[in-house]
Amino acid sequence: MRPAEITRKPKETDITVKLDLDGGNVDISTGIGFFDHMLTAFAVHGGMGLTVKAVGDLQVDGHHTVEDVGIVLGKAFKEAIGDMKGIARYGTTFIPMDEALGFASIDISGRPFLVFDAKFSDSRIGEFDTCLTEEFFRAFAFNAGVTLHLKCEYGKNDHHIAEALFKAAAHAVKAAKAVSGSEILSTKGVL
Ligand SMILES: [Mn+2]
Repeated sequence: MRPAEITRKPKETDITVKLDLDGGNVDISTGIGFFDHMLTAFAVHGGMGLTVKAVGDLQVDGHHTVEDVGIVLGKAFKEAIGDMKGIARYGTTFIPMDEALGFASIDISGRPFLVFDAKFSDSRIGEFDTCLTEEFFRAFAFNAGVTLHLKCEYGKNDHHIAEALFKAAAHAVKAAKAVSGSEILSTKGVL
């Protein structure tokens, strides 16, 4: 098992994340229904155990909550991955969700970067602001120390577009975190 648990309590939020890269229970509660749905998909499709308890200032909007969950989840991911010895490092997937096609490619490299290329037609999905999709993945990528590229190739329904991206990210993560050897996959010998 590769577990990590982190609690973070800045002014606007109170967040606890328990992550196990090798599976376990999934129990998500952020106060934003659609975000819970996406994080659940991310964990289940990524083969990860994940508990997220987030209480945020939703009376303002969902921004602090979603971004801070991305930060804490990213930090937990980095801690759980550890020295990156033996992991496959790269993962790339396309995931169709009805009419939408999501693409994700990840390098667990210690080099934080996000490329995000997706357009939504509405500003909200339920209580979730669609623009927070990019904010979440940026916070995750920069705190996890991963290079993450996400693209919606095409799609019409915002729910499907977001879900295709989260599931594509999950399957890319699943492939990249898999243990496939005992050495660090780098010509430099370090990451
Ligand atoms: Mn759905």
